[in-house]
Amino acid sequence: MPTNANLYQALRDAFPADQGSTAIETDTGLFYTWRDLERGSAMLANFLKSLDLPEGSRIAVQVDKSVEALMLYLATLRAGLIYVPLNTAYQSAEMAYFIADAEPAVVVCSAHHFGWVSQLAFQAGTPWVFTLNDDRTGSLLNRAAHASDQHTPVPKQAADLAVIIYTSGTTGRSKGAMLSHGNMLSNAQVLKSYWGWRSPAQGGDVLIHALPIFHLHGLFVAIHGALINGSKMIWCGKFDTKFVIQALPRATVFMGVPTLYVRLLAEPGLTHEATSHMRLFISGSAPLLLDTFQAWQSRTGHTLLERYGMSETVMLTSNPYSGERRGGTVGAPLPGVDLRIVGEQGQPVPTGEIGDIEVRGPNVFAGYWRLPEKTAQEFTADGYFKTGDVGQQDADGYVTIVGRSKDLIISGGYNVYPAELERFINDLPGVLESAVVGVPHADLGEVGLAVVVPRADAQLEGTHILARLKAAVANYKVPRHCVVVPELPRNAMGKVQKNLLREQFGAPH
Ligand code: MLC
Ligand code: AMP
Repeated sequence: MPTNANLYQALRDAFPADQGSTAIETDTGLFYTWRDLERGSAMLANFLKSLDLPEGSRIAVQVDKSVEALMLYLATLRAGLIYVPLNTAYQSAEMAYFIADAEPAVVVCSAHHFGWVSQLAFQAGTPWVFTLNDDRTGSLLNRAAHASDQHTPVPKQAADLAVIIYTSGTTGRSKGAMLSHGNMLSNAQVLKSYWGWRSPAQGGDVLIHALPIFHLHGLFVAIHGALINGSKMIWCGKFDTKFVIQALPRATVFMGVPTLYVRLLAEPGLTHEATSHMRLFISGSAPLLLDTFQAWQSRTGHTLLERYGMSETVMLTSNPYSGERRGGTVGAPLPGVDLRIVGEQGQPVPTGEIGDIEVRGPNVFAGYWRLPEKTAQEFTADGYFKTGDVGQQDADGYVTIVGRSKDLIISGGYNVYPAELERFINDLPGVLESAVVGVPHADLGEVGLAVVVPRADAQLEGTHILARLKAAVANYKVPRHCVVVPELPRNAMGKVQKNLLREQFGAPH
């Protein structure tokens, strides 16, 4: 009989023999065993099955972080359905877009958003809307309480779709990156040995899970990493520096975006002694400043391991676990990942020269949801995906990311697409045109700055523009500053010169 490539099956196979031991300990004092994860996700999978959804149905989820939300993700995998995670900061226009695009059969939201989310979903033709709160309440759990706790994962091929994760990719509107069971499993298996995870028989690892679970970093890299190694998690509903510091002596692995490391460094409790039980600190999702890398080394004695990935590809490169971890680089391509740096005509550039990063491998996604033409544009004829990141690779294979060809701001590890905000600002009364650029920020790495040109005779106030944005889009996307100028600098082709705006207004904020 062919083996079942359902990702849940592989995760489940790695659970420790002692099913009654603790899999997750939360910051609210709850303890979940491995058996709880298995049975809870089985009940949710059986409940989803009872809805008789067509094959390939999408389950869109916008809920606060909880272990039950993790169980819902596992249940969706085991039921063979497609999980669509959505940032809790999205407001109604954003949610309307995702629901219209993904056409989910089920939407799960928190009870305090049920009014507007269910209205949007029912209008868009979604038959089922359930609630799930971070305190183990909500209609989803009430309904699943009656389901059996025995469930066999639905047989899947490696290429079968498991998740659609929204990203703006290189430009324009959000697109759903389609990740298969095989994309995620192959990556989790590579990282299992690359990062030296210790099996329960070797004493096991303990991961402090402090990231949100609606993006790749917290949902896949961290959770798959812990589960496929049978490693316990210390679970933080929300990142809290004090909680993390007091949890360090009971943990061995931590993963974070650079902002998390910057904030931990501001805590006097971060010392050699506090981190002496830790094995590994991993950073990714945004550029890690050399200052942070060095400060971490001198404060804790640990060398941060920086890695690089994206929603379309899961993890691509990593500094080594045992070899030299070089600050400012994202390490070498992971085993199985083909990575090349190319020039403007797509030709490989000599070692050490700067160019566009292209990648190929079992981890690279199948394409964008319902966008075959866009997908085709983002791949080369020989099957490499164009990442939109610009970098160089030295003779030892270490990759350094030096910039992005895609117009993107990364703020505290969240991606913000200037094009989306510019479209919104340009539609406001009195606005002729606008440009949004990223400027340095000590805590978040980068924050947005909006530069707006009024129509003739119109009077504009930056604060009013920001207030309008705040009422319409997720909070983390709202630029921190807005300046009004008579015109935008353009080059001979008529393209706005964002580099000049960054130079003019980009003093650290
Ligand atoms: C919160 N705010 C942000 C923000 N996070 N603004 C800009 N950028 C962010 N990232 C807003 C809040 O809405 C609030 O607005 C104000 O900033 C102050 O909030 P805070 O209390 O300081 O923020 P906090 O809740 O502590 O969140 C900060 C954070 C969080 C860094 C902990 O942003 C976070 O968890 N980031 C991780 C993101 C992540 O997981 N990325 C991985 C993507 S996957 P107001 O107006 O209410 O005051 C990926 C691929 C890969 O990139 O390679 O991994
Ligand atoms: P996302 O689309 O949210 O998955 O974000 C992926 C993008 O984050 C990548 O294309 C990079 O631009 C950026 N990124 C991820 N990891 C790193 C890193 N270690 N250093 C710099 N940029 C990174």
